[in-house]
Amino acid sequence: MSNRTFTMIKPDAFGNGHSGAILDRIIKSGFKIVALKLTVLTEEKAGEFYAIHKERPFFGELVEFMSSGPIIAAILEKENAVENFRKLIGATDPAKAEAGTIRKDFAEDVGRNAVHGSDSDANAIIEGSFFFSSLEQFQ
Ligand code: IDP
Ligand code: MG
Repeated sequence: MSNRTFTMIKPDAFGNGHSGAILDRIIKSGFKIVALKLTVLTEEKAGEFYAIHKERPFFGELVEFMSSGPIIAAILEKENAVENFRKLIGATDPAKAEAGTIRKDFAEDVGRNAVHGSDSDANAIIEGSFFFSSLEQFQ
């Protein structure tokens, strides 16, 4: 079991001014930030990050959305980080997310859903390395 996961605050939440509140909730939930940056994805980079979804009907919409404005990328540390962070953010569709989850409180809809959270330890490492060099990751 790994103790790190990767997250992004997506362009909807950033644009709606929720970045500070979301980071505050993440920290107060016991996650330590070990890498952090604000950046903008090109369509090419967004397509690369979400390549696993390229056959899904929403892929084009996802790439367009994720490159539509700034995102905040971060690597987070807590015991059982991947699973605990997925619990904190809630279901992909905010309409189905539990009360008190980040997506329930800040997401707009199933596409514009405020935050990303890695789905496995292996993907957490791949996704974190997509944005951060080893020098940029607090040890
Ligand atoms: P996850 O982010 O909860 O892991 P995934 O199934 O991995 O959900 O989908 C990746 C992202 O693709 C979602 O977070 C969301 O932004 C977008 N997405 C997923 N399903 C749909 C959909 O039905 N319509 C539009 N966008 C979607
Ligand atoms: Mg996913």
